[in-house]
Amino acid sequence: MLRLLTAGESHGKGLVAILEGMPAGLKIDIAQVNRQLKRRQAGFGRGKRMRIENDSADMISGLKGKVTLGSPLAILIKNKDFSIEKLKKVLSPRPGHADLAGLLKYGFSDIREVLERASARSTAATVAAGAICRIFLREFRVGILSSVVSVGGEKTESGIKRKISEAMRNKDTLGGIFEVRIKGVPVGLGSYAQADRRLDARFAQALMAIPGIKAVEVGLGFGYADKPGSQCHDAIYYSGAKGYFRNTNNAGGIEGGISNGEDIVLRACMKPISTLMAPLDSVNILNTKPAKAATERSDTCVVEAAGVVAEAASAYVLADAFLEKFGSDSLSDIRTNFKNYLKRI
Ligand code: EPS
Repeated sequence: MLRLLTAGESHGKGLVAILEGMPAGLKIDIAQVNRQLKRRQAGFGRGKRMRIENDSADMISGLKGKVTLGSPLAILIKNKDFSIEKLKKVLSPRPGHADLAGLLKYGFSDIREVLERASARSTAATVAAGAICRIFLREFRVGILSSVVSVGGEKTESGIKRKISEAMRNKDTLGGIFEVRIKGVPVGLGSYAQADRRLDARFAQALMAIPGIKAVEVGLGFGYADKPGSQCHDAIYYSGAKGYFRNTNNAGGIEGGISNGEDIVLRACMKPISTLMAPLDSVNILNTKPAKAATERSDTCVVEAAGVVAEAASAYVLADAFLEKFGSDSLSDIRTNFKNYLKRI
């Protein structure tokens, strides 16, 4: 139903997102898109680039006035730092980054040519497109939020800040775990009928595609491994007022690849940023002699920002599944289909 392509280098002229498949008739408040872009730039542990950029979205197609036409939406986010032609060569790959594998794969002689697109700067485009999906989902009272679960093993806000400050002083970096929670999801999105229709598989793909993510869980996730079925499946109840309901949500809102009406709960683990100011061992690609890995301006910790990106990626997945179920051309047709469906169930 929905398709999303992004383009842009970290220090190129800007980033572009093309989102195709949004229905006609949706009012877009650009301030809401810009608010999401601001949230992505925030968080304790961000680097100096975030003080340079003031990401804002320019909608260059797909709207008349503020309302969608059903045609592709193209969004432009200009870079203030567009120094790509002047930046120095990068010659020793950073362990953990795409540097070495990308260099060998594409046959480059400068790692710069890999990292410009591999950079997580591209996630600004994801967030802008996701913000449009959120505006659509909001029409149906679906809300998405993320929170940081832990950073470097710390769980409290003060502990996390202390740990990040310590990492900064030690020229080190930190990863962590964040959670995405989606409220107001109707039962019946996604399907068990085919692998690529399964909603949990689609979320896992979308979250795993965010730079730095190494693991994704749905609901209890790895916690299922330690429990018998009698203690982890969510018993089913019915009341006239609520309809079918559960008292627990270990399934994280998805059973058999289909949303079951409970909150969707996703968790992901992000590895520490791979640009270390006290660099690890590496190899100079010109002479293959030992060298320290390249250093350049970067962040210390971006777990909070990754949560914002994951909200956007999840909004895209959910909007896609929603349009699949309720139609995709006109917002008012979708509203009618949604209302009739709720009446039936
Ligand atoms: C980022 C912009 C980048 C980095 C970071 C994310 O800007 P610069 O490289 O100019 O400092 O701050 O990207 C990475 C560290 C990475 O390895 O991908 C952004 O806009 O989020």
